[in-house]
Formats: sequence, C-alpha cells, structure tokens
Amino acid sequence: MAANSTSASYEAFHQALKSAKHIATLCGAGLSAESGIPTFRGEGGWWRTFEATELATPTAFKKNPSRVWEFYHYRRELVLKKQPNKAHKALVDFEDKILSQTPQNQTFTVITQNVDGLSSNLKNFIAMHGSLFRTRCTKCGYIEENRNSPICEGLKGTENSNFDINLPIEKLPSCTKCNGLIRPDVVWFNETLDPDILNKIHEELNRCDLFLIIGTSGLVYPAASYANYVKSRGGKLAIFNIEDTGKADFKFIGPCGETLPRALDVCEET
Ligand code: BV8
Ligand code: ZN
Repeated sequence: MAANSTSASYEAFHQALKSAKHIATLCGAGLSAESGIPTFRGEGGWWRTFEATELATPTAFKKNPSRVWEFYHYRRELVLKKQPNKAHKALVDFEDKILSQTPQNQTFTVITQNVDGLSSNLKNFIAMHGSLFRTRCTKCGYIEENRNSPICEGLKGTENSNFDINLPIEKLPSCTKCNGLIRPDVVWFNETLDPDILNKIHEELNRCDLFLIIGTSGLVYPAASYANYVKSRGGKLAIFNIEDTGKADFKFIGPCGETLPRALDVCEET
C-alpha cells in the first residue's frame, strides 16, 4: 500500500532510505519545472505550433534543419538563464551525504532523461538523452561542449520569433573541425541510445533496491520500462510528482522542489 505524502510516509521513507544499499533515480522534465523550464507534456510542451516530440526527430532535422535548430536555440537560450532549483540541490546534497559515509555502505546514482544540464554538478549521474550544450557533426562526427549564446550569428534573436526564419544550411551551426552541419548531441525519438549508457543504466537497475521516479510522466522508452524492471527484481519504488503516475511503495504528490528535500532529509536550515 503506497503511503501518501503525510509525515508518517516521510518517516517510513527515511527508514527505507537508511536500509537501502543501492539507491537510484530516474528524473524527467518535472525535476526542472520549478527552475522555469517547461515540461514536454504540460502547456510548455509546445513551441510555435509544434509539439516538442515532432521536432526532436532525425526526420524533422533532415526536412527542416533551420526549424529544428531554432527550437534547440530557443531551449538553450532559455536554460542558460535558469538555475538549478531546490530539487536539483537536494540530489546534490544527498549525494554528498552518501559519499561522505565512512565506510561507504550505500551507492546513489542519478539517471536523468533531461538534457538541460542542471544536474551536472552531481558526481555520479547518467544523462541518458544527451545534452543541449553538446553538439555533434553530421559530417565527421566530432563532438564538443558548446554553451555559446547564440550558438551562431544566424540564430541570434530568433528565440523570440514565432515564425520560421528558414536559415540556409551554411548559416546554421557548423563544425569547428570540418565546417560541416552540426546537430544537438541529444537522442531524438526513433534514435537508439548509446549502448555504453544503456549498459551503465542496466548495471544500476540490476542492483537497485530503492528507485526514485522524479518528475516524469513515464511515457518515453526505454526509460519508461525501468520502474517495472526494478520492481520485478524486488526493489522499492518512490514517485515524486505533482500527479499520480502509477503504482509505488511511496508517493510524494506535490512539487518535487518541496517533497524531495524533505524525503531525502536534506532540507535547507531555515
Ligand atoms: C529507442 C532528448 C530504440 C531530445 C528525448 C516502446 C513502446 C512505444 C514506443 C517506443 C518503445 N520503444 C521505443 C519507442 C519509441 C520512442 C518512444 O518512447 N516513444 C514514446 C513517445 C511512445 N522511444 C525512442 O525513440 C527512444 N529510442 O528506444 O531506440 C528504438 C528505436 C526506434 C523504434 C523502437 C526502438 C529514444 C527516446 C528519447 C527521446 N528524446 N529527449 C530533447 O529533449 O529534445 S525524450 C524527452 O521527452 C525528454 O528527454 C524526456 O525523456 C521526455 C519527456 O518526458 P518527461 O521527462 O517525463 O516529461 P513530461 O513533460 O512528459 O512529464 C513531466 C512530468 O513532470 C509530468 O508527470 C508532470 O506531472 C511532472 N511535473 C511537472 N512539474 C513538476 C512535476 N513533478 C514534480 N514536481 C514538479 N514541480
Ligand atoms: Zn565535422
């Protein structure tokens, strides 16, 4: 029977947290919502007249690379103005707590679907869908970090426009090595994930005994299959969401910027 977010359930969760050996999380767009970054399926999931899922595909990029780059430029510029919120900080503080244990008898791994980089100050995290601030050359494959604002002159100021600017390829972001067209180094729909990342994730899921599902609608695969997998191996599930997204041993319904610090017992001294 899942507890709801009463103080008893926080107490029960604290016990489960103490006795767990391998704690892992799956984070989604809801983790960054309180930083002011729209989620995919909330009202923010639209950009101009398109759904995010229509633009995050190789077909969309092939058909209209300018529109897809305008979409990612818009998201880069938005995220560059945002800060991690209390939920991001709770994950970092909890990781510090685990890493300072002597002897270290627990592990903590953050698996995130988010590409906003707001969890990058964690020491042990897996960004399974890539990063808005990494690019990959479509010609030579060269990958590099890129937080330039704007990423290229042609896209400057388009983040405020409601209409396509149809930049020609030569005005789109280009490779510093071969001048070829570069793309965001993210996993688009219908693209396979990096096998090394998938292996790392499966190693964690195979030993995880407490799985925190934070701010995700659980609709995108393969991430959507992880909670059931952990449960099938006898692991416990805890959901942190503003809506009830499924079965779990613990449910903390509310903004994760409030529920997570309390559940991980890393509340800021007020
Ligand atoms: C693949 C990067 C092999 C790009 C993203 C099996 C069945 C059906 C379909 C498939 C399947 N296997 C594969 C597929 C196809 C597809 C898929 O899953 N489609 C879905 C839509 C049905 N998957 C793939 O293509 C994957 N590749 O499996 O390769 C393959 C290939 C072809 C065919 C078969 C197999 C690759 C998927 C990766 C896509 N890339 N991101 C970019 O970001 O631009 S996914 C993207 O959407 C995000 O990264 C994120 O993962 C996802 C959004 O999900 P959420 O994070 O959950 O966000 P959402 O808005 O939905 O929910 C937010 C939640 O937060 C809500 O629940 C809300 O209530 C909550 N919330 C809001 N505020 C708060 C809050 N919670 C707490 N506090 C708050 N304050
Ligand atoms: Zn190149």
